[in-house]
Amino acid sequence: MRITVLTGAGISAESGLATFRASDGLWENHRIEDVASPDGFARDPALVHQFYNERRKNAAAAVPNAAHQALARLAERHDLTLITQNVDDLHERAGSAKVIHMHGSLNRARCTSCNLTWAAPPQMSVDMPCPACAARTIRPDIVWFGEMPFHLEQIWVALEQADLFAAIGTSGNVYPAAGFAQHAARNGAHCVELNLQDSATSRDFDDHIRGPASLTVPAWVD
Ligand code: BV8
Repeated sequence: MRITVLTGAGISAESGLATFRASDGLWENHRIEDVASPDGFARDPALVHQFYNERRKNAAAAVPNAAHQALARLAERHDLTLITQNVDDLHERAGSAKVIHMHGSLNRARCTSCNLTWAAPPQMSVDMPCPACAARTIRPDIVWFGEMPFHLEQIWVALEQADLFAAIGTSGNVYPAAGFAQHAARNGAHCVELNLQDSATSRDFDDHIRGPASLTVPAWVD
């Protein structure tokens, strides 16, 4: 069976990482548009680097939970495409070998002058030169609001080929990810939503499994 899974911030909540929704659109006391948008970065790059340095530190200190580990097991039994909106690396650290980071990764940096991407250092700053062109124009390799998500072609194909689509720990507020269930369903997939509560797109799913991911995902996988 071909399974496509989309995860959101909720799968990392029990690992102690803040979700977008729980903080009413505030992340670590910052307004989202000030820290997760190109305008915000142009306005105050030092603030945005500080915000991501803090999240990079928190993510490095976090431990994958039973939900991340269960998805790593799922890939051993089925043809699984794992897509995440998350920028942490908890799926990889739980043993998932192939993870599609559609919103980028805290552990990657990008130079806006020469487009080099490389493994981000734990702390980034505006005066840090690009290792290739030495320009002081580096940013987190993360997809901000208003920017094109990564790997969409591969994602659309995985949604069209899926027999089963599952969304885990996502509020269905952020597009195009919020439209994935509809796209999969239109192509014949059975859709299941695993979440603590209803999301903005619960109506797009056939089944709803309610509860904390660290309990519901292992039960669903095993
Ligand atoms: C784009 C990186 C063009 C940054 C992020 C259509 C309509 C309206 C708006 C738009 C639209 N199309 C585009 C837009 C604009 C915008 C958008 O969607 N805005 C929203 C706010 C209205 N989208 C974009 O700009 C995207 N780009 O669209 O380009 C395009 C158009 C079409 C097709 C192709 C291209 C780019 C969006 C990417 C933004 N970057 N992340 C960073 O992380 O710092 S998004 C950011 O929000 C994070 O990735 C995070 O994952 C996400 C929040 O969503 P969730 O993951 O769902 O997290 P959230 O906190 O919201 O919810 C947590 C859920 O978990 C909850 O449901 C909760 O109940 C549950 N939960 C909590 N604890 C648990 C749990 N569940 C289980 N167990 C638990 N223990």
